[in-house]
Amino acid sequence: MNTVMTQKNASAKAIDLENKYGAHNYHPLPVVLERGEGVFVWDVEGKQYYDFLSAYSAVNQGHCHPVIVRAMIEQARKMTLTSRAFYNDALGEYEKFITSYFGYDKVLPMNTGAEAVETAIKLARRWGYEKKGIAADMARIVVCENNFHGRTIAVISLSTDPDSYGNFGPLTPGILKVPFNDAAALETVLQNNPDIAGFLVEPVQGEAGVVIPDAGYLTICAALCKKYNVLFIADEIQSGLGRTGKRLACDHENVHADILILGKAISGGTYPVSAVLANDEIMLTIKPGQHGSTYGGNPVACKVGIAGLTVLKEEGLAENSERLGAVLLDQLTKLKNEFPSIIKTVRGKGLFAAMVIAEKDNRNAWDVCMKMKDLGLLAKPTHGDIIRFAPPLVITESQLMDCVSIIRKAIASF
Ligand code: IF1
Repeated sequence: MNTVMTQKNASAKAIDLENKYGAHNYHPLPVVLERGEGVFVWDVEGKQYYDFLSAYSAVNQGHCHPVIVRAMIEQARKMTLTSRAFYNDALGEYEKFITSYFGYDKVLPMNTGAEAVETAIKLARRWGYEKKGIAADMARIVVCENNFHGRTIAVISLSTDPDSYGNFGPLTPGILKVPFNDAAALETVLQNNPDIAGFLVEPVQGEAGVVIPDAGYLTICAALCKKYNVLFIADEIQSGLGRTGKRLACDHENVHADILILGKAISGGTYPVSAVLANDEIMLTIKPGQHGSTYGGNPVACKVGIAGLTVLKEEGLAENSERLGAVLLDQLTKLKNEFPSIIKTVRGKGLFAAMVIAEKDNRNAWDVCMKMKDLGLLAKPTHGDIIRFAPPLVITESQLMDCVSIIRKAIASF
C-alpha cells in the first residue's frame, strides 16, 4: 500500500513543485512525464502514453532518437560552446549541410523559433531599406490574422490573439494584417503600400488549429510578392520537416520562400535549434556585429541539426507522414460521421490533423483530452474547442490504428 501511495504522490509532488516555484504561464494537462522513446512517453507512475502532440512538432523523429542523442552526447563531451567570437569545426559543416538540404545560399543559425522569426523580420526590414529603397523606419511587414509566430515583443505585435499581445504594450509598429487564405486581400494591401518589405505566413496555421489554405494559395501569394517586390517569408517552424507529408509545407506547391524559417524538429526535440535561410542578396545585408546570439550555431546544435535532418530524410519520415496522414484523416472523418453531435469537423495534411469538438455543458475539448489521457493518448486542445493531432512521424500504421481506437473510445464515452 505504501509503495502505491508514494508512487501516486510522485505526480502530485511534481505538480505542486511547479505550482509553487514556477511561473504560471502554462496550464498543462495533469500528467507528469519522466521518459520518452519513439512515439511513447511514460509518466512517473510508469503509465505509457502515445504522444500525439510531439512537443508541438519538435519531436517529429520520435522521442530520444538514438542517432540524434548519440550526436549530442559525442559533441557535448568534446566542445559545447565557443561563442561566435571564434570559429569552430562544426558550424561550417552544418551550414553547408542545411543550405544544400533546403536550397539556399546561406543560413543564420539561432536557437528558438521566436528568435528566428525576429531575425527574419530584421532581415526583411534591412533588405527593404538597402535593396528595395524603402525610406528609413518606414518598412512594413504583412502577416495573416490568427497567426502564431512566438512570444517576444515584436512577434506578439504580429498577433491578432489578445492572449498573445494583450497588456504587453507598447507593441512594435509597422505591421499590416490580412485574413489567412485570402490572396485578394493580400494583393490589395500590396497594391496600396509601397513600403512593404515582406509577407510572413505559416503555410499551415498550427496554433490556429491546423488551418490549411486552399490549394494554390501559397503559389498565388508567392507570385504577388514577386510582382510587388516583397519578400515571401515562410514560417515552417511547426509545418515543416515532414509534418504535413512533405519536406516543407511549401513543397506541396513547389513554392520556394525568399526567407525560410525553421526550428523545433531540426533537433528532434533534443536541443533548441532554429535557422533562417536566404540567398546572398538578402542575407548579406546584415554585416558583422549587426546580429547574433550567444548559443546561435553552437557545436552541439550543429551536430544535432545534421543528425536530426539526416534522420528525417533517411527514415523517409515525410513519406510516412503523407501515407499515414491520409489514413488518420480517413479514420477521423469516419469518427465525425459516427458522432456528428460531438465532432463538428476534422481536417489534416500529413500527420498534422485537428478535430473540432461541439462544446456542450458536459463536454469540451479539454474533457476529451482528459479522457484520452486516461486511455493512454496525450493531446492538448488549442483555442478551447480544437484538438490537434500530431504524433511523431515514426509512428507505424498499427500504432496509428491503436490510437484511432483510443480516440474513438474517448469520443464514445461522452
Ligand atoms: C508556447 C503555440 C504551437 C510556432 C510557429 C514560431 C514559434 C512557434 C509556427 C515560436 C512555437 C510553440 C510555442 C509553445 C507552444 C507551441 C505552439 F501553442 F504556442 F502556438 F506549436 F502552436 N512559429 N510554437 O508554432 O517558436 O520560440 O517556441 O521555439 O509558446 O506555448 P519557439
